[in-house]
Amino acid sequence: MNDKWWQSAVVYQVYPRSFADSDGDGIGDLRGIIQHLDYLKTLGVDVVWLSPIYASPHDDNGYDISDYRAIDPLFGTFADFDELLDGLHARGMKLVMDLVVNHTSDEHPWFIESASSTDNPKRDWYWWRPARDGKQPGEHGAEPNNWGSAFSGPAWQLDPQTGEYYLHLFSRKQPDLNWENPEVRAAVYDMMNWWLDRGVDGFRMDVINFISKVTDLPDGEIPAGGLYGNGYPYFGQGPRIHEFLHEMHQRVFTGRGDRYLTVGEMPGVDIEQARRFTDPQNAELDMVFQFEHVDLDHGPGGKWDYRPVSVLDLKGNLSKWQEGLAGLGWNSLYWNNHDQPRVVSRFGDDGEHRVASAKALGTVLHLMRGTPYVYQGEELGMTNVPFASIDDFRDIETLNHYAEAVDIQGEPAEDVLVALRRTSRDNARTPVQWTGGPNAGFTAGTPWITVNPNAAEINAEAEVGDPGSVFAHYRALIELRHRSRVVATGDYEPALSEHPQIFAYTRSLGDESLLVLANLTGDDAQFDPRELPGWADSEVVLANLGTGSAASGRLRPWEAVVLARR
Ligand code: TEU
Repeated sequence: MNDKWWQSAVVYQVYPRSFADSDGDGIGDLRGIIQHLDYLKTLGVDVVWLSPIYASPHDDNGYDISDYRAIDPLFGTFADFDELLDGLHARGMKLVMDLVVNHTSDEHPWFIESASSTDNPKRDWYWWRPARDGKQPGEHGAEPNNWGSAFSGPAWQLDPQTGEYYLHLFSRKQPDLNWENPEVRAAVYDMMNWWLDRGVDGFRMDVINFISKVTDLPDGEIPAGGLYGNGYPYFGQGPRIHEFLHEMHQRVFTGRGDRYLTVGEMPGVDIEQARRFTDPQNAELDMVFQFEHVDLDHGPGGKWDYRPVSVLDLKGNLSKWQEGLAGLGWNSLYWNNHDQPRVVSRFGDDGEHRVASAKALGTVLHLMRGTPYVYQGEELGMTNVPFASIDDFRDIETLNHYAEAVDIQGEPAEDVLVALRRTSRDNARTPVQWTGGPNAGFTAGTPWITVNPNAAEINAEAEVGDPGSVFAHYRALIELRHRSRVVATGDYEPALSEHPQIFAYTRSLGDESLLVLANLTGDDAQFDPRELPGWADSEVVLANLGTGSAASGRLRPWEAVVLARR
């Protein structure tokens, strides 16, 4: 693969609702982002991925779009958008929009028309089916198949007006578009071109591997203790997924040059599939978000059924993906986003070793082969939130799970709350902590969701000037990627693979090599320097505890060291 600009780039994800509020309504907005462009420039990121800002009823915080070509007034105006885009471009940064086209809002005109009658020309823009097995609409078990929604409950909603059901893999206000219909695909491509013509630099594509489905929508297997069938084998990577993504590439990106970035969010994708999606020969996507490492702590019962993750599990999976995509495909590298709990609480230590562990986790991620993504607040070492009660949560996935687990499955509320505090998406959605002052400097009003009480200690104002801060370490990691082709495109080789505490690997390109050593535990870690021949007197490029070497044979708790040699 010839070098691409995004191989040495770092992307920063802004979840606008929680980033910065400029008008005091308690919700982040575009002008709040504009006010922090110099902060992003100081951090050194190259691209901003902006979660949805389109018109939406906000059933799923904007991932339910009712007009793809309108800015939701909650976030501002097109004048604000153009100022943001110009401000990013003026600082040498790019803007990638969030493309949510597996589904729309049920308040989108397309759906309103489609639902109006069974013979409406847009009826086939969505997945409509009659009650199954001759049952009456609304009768128990009449849903067209046994799939469950990702947000609890069945994946089908009865529309009483026409007596038919429509498919929604997510909330009932997020009906799935029928990509089998060429009119749907043409309307999506037309909208994408409209945004590229406005000057945006690409798209993050929401659950884009769900757009092709097995058209007879067969029942899935009901897992032990589950209420619904697993439809994933029939909607994840369906039979036409590569055809659709290649067609999208041809109808939108071909001929526009290589300034763009496309990243496909693909729950459940495996390495072989990711290689095919990101092989430049296939002209589909530049990279994908895979989920294996962030699913490692999901037990048999899914994301709310926690199981501990060992360093061997974590580094083994990351290494597997590095080696699996070597040479041909390309990886996104992430710990956090708006759907995942904060990594320093999840895989690090958000207590005594918070700063060291945040830096160590950032180090092992950013120096792998791939494009790193920084989620807002990750660069500050922001942590999960001690939500007091179910009333503190806002996320539809979280609230629906609580209702189903407590009210339907009879689980003790306090047990469910423990799982929510550990895993809820709301952990990532509390306001960015700008200062130690009121509402962490996020808003002059009442924030839409609780502010983490630790904002007094963890905030940008305290960190930006502090050379020992998590912010300073992330800035150094980003700068290292910018100046080192070894980091951007060098070969990856695991080291100390069997060590139960240390994640180690080398990167090499020509006669240059880097060695990354990180103790991902809260205990001292011993290793045999003879297993790392030739590194004893190498140069220390970065060290989260100030000093370090490969000669000592010892790493302190959460100590991370980056060494270079020629
Ligand atoms: O998330 C897709 C997805 O798989 C989610 O179910 C996510 O993995 C899960 O919430 C983690 O527990 C995308 C968006 O990132 C998410 O915010 C949206 O809610 C979802 O699609 C529907 O658009």
